[in-house]
Amino acid sequence: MTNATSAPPPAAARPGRAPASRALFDRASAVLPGGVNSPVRAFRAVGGDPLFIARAEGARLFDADGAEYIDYVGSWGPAILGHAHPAVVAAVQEAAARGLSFGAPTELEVRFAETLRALYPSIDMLRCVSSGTEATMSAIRAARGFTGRDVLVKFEGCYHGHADPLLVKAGSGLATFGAPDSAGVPEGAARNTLSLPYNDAAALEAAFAARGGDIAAVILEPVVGNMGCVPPEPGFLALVIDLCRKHGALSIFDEVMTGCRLARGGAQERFGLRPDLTTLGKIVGGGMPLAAYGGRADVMRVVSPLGPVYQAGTLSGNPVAVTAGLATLERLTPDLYERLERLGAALERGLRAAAEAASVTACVQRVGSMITLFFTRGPVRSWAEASTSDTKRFSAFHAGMLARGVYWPPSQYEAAFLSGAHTEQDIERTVAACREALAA
Ligand code: HOZ
Repeated sequence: MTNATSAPPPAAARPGRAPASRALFDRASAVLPGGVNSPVRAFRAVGGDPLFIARAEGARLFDADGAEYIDYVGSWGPAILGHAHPAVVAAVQEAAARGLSFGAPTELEVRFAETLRALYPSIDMLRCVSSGTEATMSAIRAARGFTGRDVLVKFEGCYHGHADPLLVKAGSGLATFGAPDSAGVPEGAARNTLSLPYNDAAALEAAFAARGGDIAAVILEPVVGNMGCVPPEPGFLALVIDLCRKHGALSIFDEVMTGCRLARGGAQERFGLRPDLTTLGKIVGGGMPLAAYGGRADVMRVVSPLGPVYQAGTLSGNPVAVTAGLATLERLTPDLYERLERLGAALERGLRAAAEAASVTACVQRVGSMITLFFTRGPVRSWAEASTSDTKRFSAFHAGMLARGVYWPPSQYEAAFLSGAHTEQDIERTVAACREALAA
């Protein structure tokens, strides 16, 4: 595992103390909406300007002003080995020298699919795409094509990318900005989307009782990361799978975030479940634009060119991206997950103790290497409960952590991620920063 440096991070940028980032943000704002290519990065949910990152190594980010941070964003999930793992970088460099994109099949894609099939017993066949959004959008199309039904059930606070039918009561950036739905989505596109409270077994049973024959699929994050870290209540995931089976609908586990993070085989391995379809992204691409959807062979056979459900992409299965993915998947050892569990438990204890010491109303929720400090009493089981968080307090916490050299996700409603490159010392420093930030 790489560990970029053991030296303590220098004092980090405070407002007005990151001139290079500030200048870049001014330039960016003239040419990119909000100065960014993805909304959460703009720091609007926490105030202040975003830091522009010059490079990253291990568990460290270095901004354009040369300040160093312990990173808990991890590129929003992919960096499970830490940033710029030397073996992954070397593999990518070699692959790039052989050609960047062919638009034709490669052996690499076959190895990639075989590797994922071995890790995910629920997946017989899969299709590579370039982003999590494409993966969920395509899985839903396959589910609708297979069942011949239109209705999609999702859960409030779960975010499954930015395809039209999914921007209904979604989490992540939409939650932060208080916009439950996006403009520009035709009414018809979301008409068949039914959004229910997460972890609400009764609501799900009622939906199936009322419309079971119309439901094509139920999609969910098996552990939610996009309203902060929210675990499923015992039995909830199994109920989703059971009800789908009973009513001829398909269960879709969106494991873009949890896949290969909560275990090599994702949340489904951790909870011992087999959904009909699974979406993967982030870690499986090793930091490159690569994602996949897959599942039961009879369902996947509806996908073109075998079946009538069309879906395609010039960069799907891109050889350089697949190489990064394979080099990462090869390094997901049992030791890594033990380490993540140990570090996660230490961080959880430390954050909880810091909140208690500062008499701050807060709760810490964690599953493996996904963790959130919610500024509400908790437990947080649903979007209704997550949204009671004191986001002003979160903003102050975020600024305090940044000022102390810790790069925490810039939103109350995004999970923080640990990597194998974090050290016990990093955790101690992070907890110390948290204690000071909360006291201040
Ligand atoms: N929606 C992503 C996290 N849940 C944010 C991706 C990004 O800004 O890079």
